Amino acid sequence: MTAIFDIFSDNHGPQMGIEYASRDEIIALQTQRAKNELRHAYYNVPHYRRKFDEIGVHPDDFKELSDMAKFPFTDKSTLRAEYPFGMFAVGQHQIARIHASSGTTGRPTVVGYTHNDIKIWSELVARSFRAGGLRPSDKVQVTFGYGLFTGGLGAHYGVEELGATAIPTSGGQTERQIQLMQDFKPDAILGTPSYMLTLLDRMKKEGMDPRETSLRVGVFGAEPWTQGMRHELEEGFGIDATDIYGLSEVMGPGVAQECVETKDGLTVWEDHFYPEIVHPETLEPLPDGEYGELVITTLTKEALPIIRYRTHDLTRILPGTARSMRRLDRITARNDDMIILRGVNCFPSQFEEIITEDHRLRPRYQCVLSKKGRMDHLTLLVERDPQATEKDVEDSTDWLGKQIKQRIGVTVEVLVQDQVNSGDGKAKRLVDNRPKDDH
Ligand code: DLL
Repeated sequence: MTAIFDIFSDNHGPQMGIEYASRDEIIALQTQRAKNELRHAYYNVPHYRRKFDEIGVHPDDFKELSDMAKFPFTDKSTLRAEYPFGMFAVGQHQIARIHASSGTTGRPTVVGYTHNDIKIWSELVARSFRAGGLRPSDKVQVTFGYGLFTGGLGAHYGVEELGATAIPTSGGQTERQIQLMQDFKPDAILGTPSYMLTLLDRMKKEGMDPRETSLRVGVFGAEPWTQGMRHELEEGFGIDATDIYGLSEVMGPGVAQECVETKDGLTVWEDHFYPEIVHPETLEPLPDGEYGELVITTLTKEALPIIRYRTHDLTRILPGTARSMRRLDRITARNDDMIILRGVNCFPSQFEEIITEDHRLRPRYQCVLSKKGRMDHLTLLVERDPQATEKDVEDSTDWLGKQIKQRIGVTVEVLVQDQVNSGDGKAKRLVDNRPKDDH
């Protein structure tokens, strides 16, 4: 295994250079690394060898990046079927750490890292935070959950790699977070955007001015959020807020990051990942600029090489701006979150956009699907602003239902409540309560 990873030796040391490399250089590096990664997967993971052999494709068939389309997809079900360690490409003695995703149903997906994987991951997260406006002199409050979730430890190692000071508060204990924020005076904060809103609301409720904190920047991710939420967090705290993307199967946080100078979508760290957009139904590759499902191939992972992972996240690839590497448009929906209501396709994020227009409501909401007779029924639970009166709630309920009907074309039942989705973890936007074999 060692020999084929020699080319990764440039991962040691600062990586500013590669962020500004030419497209040709990036493509050459991706091609060489993809070749190695395909070979590594084929020769060390029985699943890949079986899959490649089944469709008669071999790593030697990969000559240029467009050849990636010849190789089979991987998805969550593959990792579940190989639970827990069947997809690992190295022996257990080489595994330095294990993480797992919670998984809404069934078995979690388990991911592993060698020491070198952790090193590269830390470097990419540090690179992400630097792009998001963090500096080595910063104190950084890390409110992502620490544990099997990749958010906490992934962010933490990145903060340390950057040379900054990590304050590992993890999630929850909102009062304590606020107290520590006042005592330790962090310059930056990391977490899910929905938890950041919880902190904002709590501070306001306690009569504090969130603009008075020491915070200068925040990097938020792990769940979809909108420009409306960015605006609210930036205005509310008086900070710059940028978006970080990642997924455990591919690495964790730090696959892509928005640059603070442009705030125009997420630069994919293409020296370590090869992104593709495919048509969600035909799975044919789509050209840059077209919306579809994001598929990612890891280029340097040792413990868990992932070939053409179907993320189910919907986005499009855009040309580079602040960096030469290409960008992903903000990810606002997953194709498995799609709700089809009497033939109309819609996504929870479309409701969110309308909710953020009404100051009597908070952008915390949940879509609950159920059956009424033979029909699918959608209830939209939305949180009220603490300042809203009963009359406001009544008016908002009415307004929201009408706006959704008019603009999205579906009828939903709106219920405005005191609290929705206020946990510190990822917000759960869609709950499907329909009988199992009915849909
Ligand atoms: O959420 C890793 C992460 C941690 C990313 C902290 C950013 C910050 P998973 O738990 O495996 O990993 O969930 C991955 O979360 O496929 C997306 O659907 C969603 N997601 C993650 N970041 C974003 C984002 C981590 N910035 C899944 N915007 C992904 C929208 C996001 N969705």
